[in-house]
Amino acid sequence: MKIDVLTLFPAMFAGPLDESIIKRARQKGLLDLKIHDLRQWTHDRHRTVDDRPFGGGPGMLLKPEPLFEAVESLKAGESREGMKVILFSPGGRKFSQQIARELATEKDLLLVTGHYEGFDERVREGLVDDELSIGDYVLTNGALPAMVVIDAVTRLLPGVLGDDESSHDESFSHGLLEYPQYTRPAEFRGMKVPDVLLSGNHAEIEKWRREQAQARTRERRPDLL
Ligand code: 4F9
Repeated sequence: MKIDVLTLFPAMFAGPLDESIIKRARQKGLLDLKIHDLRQWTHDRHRTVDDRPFGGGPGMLLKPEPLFEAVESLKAGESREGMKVILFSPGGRKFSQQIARELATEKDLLLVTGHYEGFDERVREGLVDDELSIGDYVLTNGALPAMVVIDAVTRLLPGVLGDDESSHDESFSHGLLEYPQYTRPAEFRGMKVPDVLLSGNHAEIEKWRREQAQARTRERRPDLL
């Protein structure tokens, strides 16, 4: 899968995507990730990317010209007709495991991240295929949401997770939260691992886990039931 990112803050992407599973996916060639500085597509001395809103009001908006030029030049690079352009903003549709699964079937994504106040509406009209929010809060810019989506999508790509790390049996995949899990020691500072898990009775263990997952979901996330 190819993912390009257009951002005002390319340095933000340095750490998180160079560790662990994402790093390995990139080394294996399963994810081809490129970060682009939007200011590359400005032409004035100050490398201006934003301007004041017509009609007044607070804040600055991302201008359409650098974004259109950037997307057009990235699309022209190779045969990238199927490239899907995604914008991040608190007003987008809510990102979810289901959307991650859908995006993981795409070949070519372009993630566009602005800063806090927003975009000229013509960017949505003329450039963008989808607009995503990672939750109901405001961030300083869309870089973290883009990294969240890259992480959630990459781990679903075929070959990224080993059999041991397989993504099937986890929270949100089967619609319930995870059941409690324990490793050694069987007793730690007076806290004991539930007897059933040490029993070797696999049917009982399955039943206990199912009940725990249901109780936990009812208590913490009744909206999932
Ligand atoms: C984007 C917040 C997606 C949540 C972008 C400020 C954002 C955001 N989900 N906040 N810029």
